[in-house]
Amino acid sequence: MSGDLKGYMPHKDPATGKGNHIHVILDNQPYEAYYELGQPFELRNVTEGKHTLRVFASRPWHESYKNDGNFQMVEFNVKGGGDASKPTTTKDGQTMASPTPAREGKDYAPSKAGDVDATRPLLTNSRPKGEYKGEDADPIMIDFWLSNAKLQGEGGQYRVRYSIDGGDAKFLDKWEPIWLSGWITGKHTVKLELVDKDGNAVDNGGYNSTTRDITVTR
Ligand SMILES: [Cu+2]
Repeated sequence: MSGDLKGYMPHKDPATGKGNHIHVILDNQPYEAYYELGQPFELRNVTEGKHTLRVFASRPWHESYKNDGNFQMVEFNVKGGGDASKPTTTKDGQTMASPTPAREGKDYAPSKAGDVDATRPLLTNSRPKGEYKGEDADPIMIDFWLSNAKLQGEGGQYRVRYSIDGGDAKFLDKWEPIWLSGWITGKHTVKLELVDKDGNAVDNGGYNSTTRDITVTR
C-alpha cells in the first residue's frame, strides 16, 4: 500500500504520543523515530569507520509509505569516532547502536556499515522492534522497505522469508505489511530475509537478513 505524501508532516501529538515520523536506521540496527524536522536529528558517539543511514517516512502506526522516492541511504565515514563500549544514541538518549562488547551476556558486533551496494536488491527491516504492551501487542505488524527488487506476487523473482522464534519459514510475496496475532507474553525473535525464487539468501552487505528481539507484555 502506498499513500499520498503530499503535505506529509512529521509531528508527535503530545496528547497521544503518536504522529507521522521518519524511521532513521544507522547501519543495520533497529530504527529510531524522528518526529520534529524543525529540530536536528543528532547521532552521538558514532564509532570510527564506515556507516550508513537509511530513512523513510512512516505513519503514526509505524507502517512505512512505499511511494517511489520515499527512501534514501547515505554512506559516511567517521574518523577517530566515539567509544565503542558505549552505545550510539540520539541526543535524547535513544539507542541507535548497542555498545560492544558484551552487555547482558550478549555479544554485539560493532555497528559498521556492511559492504552494501545501493543499486542491488536491498531489504530494510523496519518493524517490529522493541516492546509491545497491551493492545499494541495484538496484532504486531511486520513491515519492511524493499529497494531494487520485486516480489513474486508482483511479477518479480524475490520473496521475503520470515520466521518467528526460530519456527517454520513463511513467505511474503507482496510488498505490504502483515499483522500477526496470538503473541504470548515474553521475548520473541523475528527474522526477516530476502531470498530468490529458489529460496537462496540474497546478500547485500549483510543487510538483507536481520533478526529483531521484541518483548511482549500485557
Ligand atoms: Cu515508527
